[in-house]
Amino acid sequence: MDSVVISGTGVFTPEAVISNAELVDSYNEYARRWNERHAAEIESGAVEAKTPSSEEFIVKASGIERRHVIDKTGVLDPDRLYPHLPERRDDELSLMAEMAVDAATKALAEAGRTAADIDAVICAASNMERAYPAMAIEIQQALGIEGFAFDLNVACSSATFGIQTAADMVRCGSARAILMVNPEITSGHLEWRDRDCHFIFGDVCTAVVIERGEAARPGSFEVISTRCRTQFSNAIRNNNGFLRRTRDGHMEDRRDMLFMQEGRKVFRQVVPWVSEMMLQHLADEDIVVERISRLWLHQANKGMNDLIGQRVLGRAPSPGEQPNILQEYANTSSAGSIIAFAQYKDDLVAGDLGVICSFGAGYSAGSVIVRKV
Ligand code: CO8
Repeated sequence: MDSVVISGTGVFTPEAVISNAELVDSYNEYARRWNERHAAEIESGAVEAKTPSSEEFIVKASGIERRHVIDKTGVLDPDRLYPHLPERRDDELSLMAEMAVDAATKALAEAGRTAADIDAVICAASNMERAYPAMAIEIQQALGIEGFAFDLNVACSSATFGIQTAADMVRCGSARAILMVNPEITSGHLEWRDRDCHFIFGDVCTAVVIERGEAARPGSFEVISTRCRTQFSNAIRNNNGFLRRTRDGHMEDRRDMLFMQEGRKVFRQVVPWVSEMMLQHLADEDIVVERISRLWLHQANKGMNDLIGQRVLGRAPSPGEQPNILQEYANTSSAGSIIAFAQYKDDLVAGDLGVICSFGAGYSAGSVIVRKV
């Protein structure tokens, strides 16, 4: 079987940054105004007063310190608390495609490839900007790539599922090289007016080039083995969808039309599920954990990553072994483990092994064992 490698990575990071302090200030002002407007109902016991958010809680519960977003003004406006992303004409490049072109251009440059070398584009993300045509086809056209393109959505695991899909297709000969992009505008489907989750997400786009090993640049990462796993759960859910207008009451400002989760349950259930999957994956490939130099984990929660790292390695991982980027980016859904990989891979030497692992809604989890060439 031909070897397949990840030969390039790219990250598009929006310029605007929201610190926890700014986020909490805006939320608390929103809560104060809301409580003022609903004073009579709160007094009568008909509704509960909104309680303030706190920076200390956010850092302690998640490890997140700030997040990048496409639009800061709308998110921080206490009378709005969601981004303002102006509509674009149908003949203009859409926002997700614009982010993807930036990240893809960087990934192609790192791989030493041009559009002419790529045969397919996969846009793998938690949400697509529209139902159709596929985002991937617009990105393909914007980059001048021939061949084919399609979208793929497995929430936070979209990128690792995308890597498995691309690696399998390159191995089978469906394409010489594939560009896989993960534009995540999580700010559009986060309820910034919900204290329990308003701090969780940030916007970003990542991209990787996956191609045949024999033609790739030195310093690429061979994809030794991939594993994907899913198990249905309602603990992370968003009920928005194309049947919305057919259902009475669904056009209203309903909470379940945005990201919802039972965070504590997710934490409790996903940590053992993912740790066991990673250990089984390594065992099936006859790789002892002592040979693993790096874990690039999904970036949702620092405590979760610490526990998974500990269970997989059998001891507390050192910061360099399991780099976190969530303090800077927050949870960027499918892009998180790829940002960590892109930023913390160059110091490894030929022969070093690592695992890229994502997990999230579905439940879904993807594990990719790589070796530096
Ligand atoms: N400030 C102060 N206090 C707060 C705040 C706040 N902002 N929020 C909650 N509290 C309070 C709660 O009310 C609660 O109070 P009490 O004890 O009096 O009831 C207390 O703090 C503890 O609350 P929690 O139990 O909720 O806190 P946790 O310690 O569980 O931390 C986390 C919450 C950080 C959410 C944590 O549970 C977590 O990270 N869990 C894992 C979640 C996860 O990994 N989810 C994956 C989702 S991502 C994904 O799959 C992609 C989906 C698609 C993308 C969507 C984009 C928008």
